[in-house]
Amino acid sequence: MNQEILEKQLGDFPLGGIRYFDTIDSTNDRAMELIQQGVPDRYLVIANEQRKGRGRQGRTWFTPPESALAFSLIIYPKIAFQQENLIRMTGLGALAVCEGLKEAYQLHAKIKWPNDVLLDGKKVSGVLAEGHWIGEKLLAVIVGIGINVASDSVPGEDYIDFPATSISDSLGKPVNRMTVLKNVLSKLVFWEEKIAEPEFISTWQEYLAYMGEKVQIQHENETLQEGILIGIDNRGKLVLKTEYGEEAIFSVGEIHLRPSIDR
Ligand code: BT5
Repeated sequence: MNQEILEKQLGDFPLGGIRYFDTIDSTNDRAMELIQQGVPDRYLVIANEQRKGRGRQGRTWFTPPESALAFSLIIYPKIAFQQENLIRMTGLGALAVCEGLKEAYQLHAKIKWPNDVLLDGKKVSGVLAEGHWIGEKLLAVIVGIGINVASDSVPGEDYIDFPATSISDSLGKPVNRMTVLKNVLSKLVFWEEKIAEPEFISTWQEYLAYMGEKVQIQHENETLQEGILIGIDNRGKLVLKTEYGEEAIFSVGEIHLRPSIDR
């Protein structure tokens, strides 16, 4: 993968531009700088390796060279966006990965709400959507996506807090990064245009992991809440049914979703 190959392979995609890096700290960080320089809508920042790939809340994302995809798509929202709508952009990234993997390899990936994509119940991809705000106004969104393509991209046990896998581990054969990239990008572009429509939410929900199963939500203060996962609401918030038959709704924050041990 290099700048020239990417420009050739992605020539038919409606992108505002492409910037490739052999090695970089974080594609999301670079995307933020490029927004300040005024790059156009749907500008793609992509790297072969990240030295300081970021997850949410200061966590790290492992991206060794040659074996993973790490990219950020800059999107200038076409509809009025507020802070709570950012969750849709996380859903957009996760949905694009699931549908891209289905299209390319007939794989059945699932979304562990809000931002993890699972294959065979293990994490294969993570999404980090970040907004660039000027006061109350959202100028741009960066949809950062990391995908484990080859086995070498899967971090060691001591690095992770949830089991991880790669596309090629799941398929049992080598996988081409460009094929994955093209399929995911085409779904990103497709769904970004429909992001405000109910169909976006319903399709996102179709890919939710643990639907109808007992799950645990761990709050920032370590308290646990259990319930049956019944879906997402029209804002993209997670909905559980508690043991008292009530609905409990969760926003993105410092919460962790886990399957219950006795499900
Ligand atoms: C995420 O955060 O899953 C979001 C990851 C987003 C990465 C992309 S790559 C392109 C763009 N540029 C960036 O700098 N970031 C984005 P979170 O849910 O907080 O999960 C982070 C946790 O996942 C870590 O604490 C590890 O436990 C685990 N982890 C790290 N690297 C992993 C990997 N390659 N595969 C599976 N799990 C990983």
